[in-house]
Amino acid sequence: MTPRIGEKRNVSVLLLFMPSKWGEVEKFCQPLGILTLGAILKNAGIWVQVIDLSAEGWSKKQLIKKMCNHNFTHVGITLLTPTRKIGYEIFKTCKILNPDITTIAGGPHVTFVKEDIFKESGDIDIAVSGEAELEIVEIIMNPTKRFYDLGYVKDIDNLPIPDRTFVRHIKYNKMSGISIGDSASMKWIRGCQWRKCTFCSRSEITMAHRRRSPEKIIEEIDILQNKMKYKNLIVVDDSLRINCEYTKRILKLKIDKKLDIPFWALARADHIDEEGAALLKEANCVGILLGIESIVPRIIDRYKKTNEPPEQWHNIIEKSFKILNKHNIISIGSLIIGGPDETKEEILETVEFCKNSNLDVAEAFPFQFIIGSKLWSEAISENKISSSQYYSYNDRSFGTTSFTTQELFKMAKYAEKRINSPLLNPGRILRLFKKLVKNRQWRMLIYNLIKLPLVLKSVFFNHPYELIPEDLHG
Ligand code: B12
Ligand code: SF4
Repeated sequence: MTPRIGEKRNVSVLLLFMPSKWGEVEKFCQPLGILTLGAILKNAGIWVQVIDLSAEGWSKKQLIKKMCNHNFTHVGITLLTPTRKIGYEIFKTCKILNPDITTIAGGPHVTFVKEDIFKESGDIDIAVSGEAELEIVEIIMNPTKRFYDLGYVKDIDNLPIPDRTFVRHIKYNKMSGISIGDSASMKWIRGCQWRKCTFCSRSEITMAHRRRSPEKIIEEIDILQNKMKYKNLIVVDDSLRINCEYTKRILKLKIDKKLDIPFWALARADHIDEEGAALLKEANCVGILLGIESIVPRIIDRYKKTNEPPEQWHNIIEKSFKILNKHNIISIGSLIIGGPDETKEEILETVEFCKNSNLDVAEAFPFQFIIGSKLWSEAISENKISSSQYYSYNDRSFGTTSFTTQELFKMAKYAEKRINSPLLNPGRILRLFKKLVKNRQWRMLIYNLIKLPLVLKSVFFNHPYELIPEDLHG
């Protein structure tokens, strides 16, 4: 490998995002963390390559071949808790191939477990907790310690935009089971403003709510639409506040600058107002993903999902669906199945509510105790689970539910089938296609019509989650 002119010699960095399983292909979202670090290293004249193994679908052999063909001096990996073991396997392989390679672990899992990461893998040279943009060059060129606890970047406006040229050959094209065309992912904010949901760990990782300036966001959208020629955007912010002036300003600028690239975003139901929804539509928003979780007041209270009386949550949800429906914006709702002490009747109440509502697509997930969340800490302090169960599906054996994990998976599948099935709920699929027609999303419409037999097959014949039983409670 020959360094390009101006590049620092003798340093070549490989940054990797893990697959959930070797060979599995997931094409929802670009790995924005390492793409941003890649941009910074490139700007500093350091040779760097970024590979999204989760979207490439490579086998371990392919990765080894890549590493043998290039003399990487540093290999850095984003470790997520559920996929951390594949990361450790790669670090081990690096050391077998060449013990001089510096292995660097970063990402959410390190942010949670901090220096304990060295107990989990003996093949990590340097570990970095928190956001690494301001220090990454020093960590590569002039490391002074084994563990860096960096916290968060206060001013995210001056960071470079993620270098998507590393992944431009991949067509990220999935949004909650809907096939969408060639998409770029982007962030407008970091950290959620609400930060209170007891099942969620995001606030622990992102540490604080920060916003980029609307002008910088618009500059990036311009590049994505006009230079990089993406066909869609997915805004992967934890939760975009649609009813606030900040978001409305971004939407107005997008409209004024005629940046009509369609986009999707994640938001909270209680943050959607009429004016915001109308602007979303005008700015060419196709769909919004909302965390519904449950509609049962007792459960919503336990999850601390809203500031309003929990008895109002179903009204808030219903109202947000109606507003989105009025503006022909697709609503995707996520449900949690089988939270602590949740009964079958309570689960079914939520499912029936969603089936009879204006929700267009439902995603249902069995409840998990997740490291960094309040319910995880609570379950540990009550001796229900052990502190090494970082990502553990709820199970009867913990005394926190009357269901086994397998039963919760079955109920999650039932929920998706009951709400999404074109046969059990034909009105929903007609509404969905009508919205795609009204949005003039012809390409998306064709993709999804072609895919319909597969969707039907998956609803009736396959289990949606491919599980490795020993990983259910790790
Ligand atoms: C977009 C997103 C995705 C996308 C893209 C993945 C990604 N992380 O880039 C997709 C859809 C693929 C995805 C999938 C999953 N995700 Co996700 N995802 C997110 C989300 C919403 C935003 C991530 C992001 O873009 N952040 C912005 C960038 C700038 O931050 P960052 O990626 O953390 O990177 C910074 C630092 O972590 C650090 N860093 C990162 N990597 C490295 C590497 C090195 C070497 C160094 C030094 C530093 C470093 O520096 C970066 C720049 O500051 C986060 C929530 C959140 N707010 O973080 C969840 C989150 C990361 N996901 C999570 C999970 C669990 C998953 C899944 C396992 C879900 C599932 N059950 O299938 C899968 C895993 C897939 C896989 N193959 O591993 C969890 C991880 C929790 C944990 N304990 O690890 C999070 C935190 C959400 C949550 N539930 O709390 N996810
Ligand atoms: S679930 Fe969403 S709204 Fe609740 S704290 Fe987490 S990111 Fe914020």
